[in-house]
Amino acid sequence: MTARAFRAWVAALVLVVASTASAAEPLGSISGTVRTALGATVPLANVGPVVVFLATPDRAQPVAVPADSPEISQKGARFEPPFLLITAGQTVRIPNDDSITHNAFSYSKPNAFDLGLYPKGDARTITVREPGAIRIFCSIHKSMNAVIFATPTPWHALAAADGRFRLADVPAGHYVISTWNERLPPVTAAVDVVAGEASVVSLTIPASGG
Ligand SMILES: [Cu+2]
Repeated sequence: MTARAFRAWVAALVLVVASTASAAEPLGSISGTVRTALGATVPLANVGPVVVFLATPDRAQPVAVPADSPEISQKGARFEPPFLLITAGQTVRIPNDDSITHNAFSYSKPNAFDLGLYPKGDARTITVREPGAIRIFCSIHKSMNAVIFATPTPWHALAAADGRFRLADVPAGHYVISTWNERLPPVTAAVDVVAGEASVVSLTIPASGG
C-alpha cells in the first residue's frame, strides 16, 4: 500500500467509526441491590416478584417499545406464567391451551379489559397502554389469577433472591429508578446513567407503607 493509499484508508476508517458512534445512543448500565429497611436483602421467595424499573422524566426522544408479544397461557385451569413483566405499549397474547373454556378480565384501571369466553385453541390479545399492575382473573374459575406489571420504559428487571439487579444498555441520561412489589411499598431514587459506565444504586424499601 502506498503512503497516499494508506492515508485514504485511514480517513475512510475514521469516517466509518464516527458514523457508527453517532448512529447509536451512548449506553451505560445500572446495577445494585434492593433491601428492606430492616437491613436484610428482600426475601424474594416470600414476597413475590420485586421489579426494578426506570422512568425518564426529562428524555426528549420517545422510548422504543419491544416488538415481541409475550404470552400468558390458560392451562390446567391456571394462568401460566402467573407473573409477567412487560413494557407499556406491548401486546400480550392469552391463548387457551386448556381442554375447557376460559375467560380473562381485569378491573385494574386504566388497563381494565374483558376478553369474554373462549374455547380451547383460541387466543385473544390485550395491548397494555399504560404503566402499572394489571390483576387478571377468569370469570368461570375463581382460583385463576395472574399479574402483569407494565413499566414506562423497557429498562426493567426482576431483583434476584439476594436483592441484586442489573439494567443494561441504558442510554446516558437522568432517570428515576423505582421498585414495585404486590405487597411492599415502592421506593424511588434519582439516578444518572453515564456512557460506558456502571452506576451503582442501593434501594431500601421502607418497613411499612409510605
Ligand atoms: Cu377459567
